[in-house]
Amino acid sequence: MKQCWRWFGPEDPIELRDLHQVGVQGIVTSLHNFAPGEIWDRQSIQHRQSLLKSEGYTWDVVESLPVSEAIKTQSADMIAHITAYKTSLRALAAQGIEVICYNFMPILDWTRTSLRARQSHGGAAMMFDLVKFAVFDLHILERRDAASEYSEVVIAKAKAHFDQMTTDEKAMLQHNITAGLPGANDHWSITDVQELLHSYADITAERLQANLIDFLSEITPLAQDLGLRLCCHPDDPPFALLGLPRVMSNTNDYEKVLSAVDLSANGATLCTGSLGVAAVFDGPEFVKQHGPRIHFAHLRNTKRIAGTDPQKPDFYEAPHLEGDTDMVGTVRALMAEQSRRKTEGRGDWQIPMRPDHGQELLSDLGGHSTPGYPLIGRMRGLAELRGIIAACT
Ligand code: DNO
Repeated sequence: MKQCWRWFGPEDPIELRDLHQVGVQGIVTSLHNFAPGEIWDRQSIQHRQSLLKSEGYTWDVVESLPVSEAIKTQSADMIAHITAYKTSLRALAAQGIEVICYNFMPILDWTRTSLRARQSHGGAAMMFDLVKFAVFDLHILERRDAASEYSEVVIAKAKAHFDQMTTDEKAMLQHNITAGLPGANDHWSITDVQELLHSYADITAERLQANLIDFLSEITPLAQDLGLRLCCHPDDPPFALLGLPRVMSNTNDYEKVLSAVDLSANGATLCTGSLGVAAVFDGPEFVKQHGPRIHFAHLRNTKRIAGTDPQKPDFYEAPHLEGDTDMVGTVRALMAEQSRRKTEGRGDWQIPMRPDHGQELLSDLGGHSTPGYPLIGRMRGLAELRGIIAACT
């Protein structure tokens, strides 16, 4: 596997040149200055590539080329945004970049309620806590009908929790959920979220899935012709939030969407951290089922903790080898998939991976690292994953 690293561009506090010491082989990045729906021009892509090249790296994966809300809801700007998406794909292909990650989560991208929860070893980890999420939904966003989606226990706990929160804690919770975690497509205010929720009023899970398939039917033939590999990132966490449907949460969802547009350019990002929150997730089995179409891997682990709803478990981001996901088995399966591709003579046999997220450890601590993307924590993750890769080679 190609051992990649997510770098957020010149704004990233981590210097590219330091990544050679971490053992990084390739870069995952995006042009975060373009809003979803805008065209990525060739010159801007080239500029990012030359930055990477000056430090001895290549741009291996685009994460993400964001899909706008207009495309997800099929509203007014959809056609213009799809046209822009296609133009960006052409520009990326012309610059020799082949792997394009995106997601189809309504409004919120990845979502956590705490960004720096202290761990017993002294470091910090990100967490999702359903009661805290309900505090946001019921008492900060004050979404209509929200109460019908939580159990009485969650509602009571959320009320008790909200009543003892300080103003700063409330602002922090709101910020964590709506301001967009690093790499998220969008950054919203509470009013934005309230307005956007209206645009999803008639969008059921079936409809959202159909919209995803329509989008892919539009762009995948072009991607295939251009030699690109699109890879849809799963929902994180893999369950509905704010009453909005989420349609890429498990292996069956991938089965439906990959087979609906049955071209190799329509592929998956296997994110063990997102999918692995669900108790039914089986990493090696996912690779067995979708292996030929996995174009990118995010290797991360989560640990479920006793929560209030087994369908929407609380979890924290565990060290890469210590959570609920069978990381060794999953990496072994990915390595086997690579060998299978080699035998088939596939040019894209090597699967780019990145150590996804990391706990904040040692000099990461102190509030200066990018949430989820600290240097030492990810270096530890990559080192552990590299060990598995070496042992499986
Ligand atoms: C979180 C990331 C996500 C991911 C997008 C892909 O750390 O994995 O933000 O980049 O969902 O489109």
